[in-house]
Amino acid sequence: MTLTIYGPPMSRAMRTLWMAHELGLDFRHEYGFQEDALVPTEDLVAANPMGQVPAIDDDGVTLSESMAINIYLAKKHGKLAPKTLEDEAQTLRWSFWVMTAVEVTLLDVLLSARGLRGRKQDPEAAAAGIATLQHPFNVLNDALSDRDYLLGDTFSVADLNVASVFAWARAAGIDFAEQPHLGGWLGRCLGREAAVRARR
Ligand SMILES: N[C@@H](CCC(=O)N[C@@H](CS)C(=O)NCC(=O)O)C(=O)O
Repeated sequence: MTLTIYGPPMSRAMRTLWMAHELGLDFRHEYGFQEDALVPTEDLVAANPMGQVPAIDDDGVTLSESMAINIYLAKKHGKLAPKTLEDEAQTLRWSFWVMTAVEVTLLDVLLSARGLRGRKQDPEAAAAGIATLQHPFNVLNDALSDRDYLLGDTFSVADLNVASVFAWARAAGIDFAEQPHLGGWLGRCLGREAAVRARR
């Protein structure tokens, strides 16, 4: 076996585990942190000097950043990968978009809504974050108004990358009543067997 994935399922490593399951890959799974502490193991630091997860060691190719790892794995194994230059550009566009326009605020909403990581539950802060996110939510909803998936008719790494961040919206209890195309698409993506396995 040549692929090692670092990171617990309840972390951004879920994104990489989801991709590995979609591709049917054999892999070794290491949490990457010493027990009960976010102290990275030596192996994780060797794969990612930032000491963060996900990271992979793919037969000596070390890589970090969840979006980049997934695009690498999809292209390497020729599944869920963009087939044209335009689709590749759109995949990068949506991956950068979700990380810059959505991820930070959505994580904040999740932590406030659920009172996680030592925070008190703060419904007002969660509501303020959700209000800020309405613009990107509407942008994604509009993009999905005439198609089932971001690149057209079929699920791809673009969907996986974006939906794996939007999984936090589900966990925060956001129902997307105002964005039905987004809500339907998210249900289709997160309902995939590989996505369910990744979260176990
Ligand atoms: N932009 C990175 C973020 C990675 C990240 O922040 N991972 C968290 C876990 S979800 C982590 O390793 N935290 C421990 C730390 O920062 O020391 C990615 O998408 O892969």
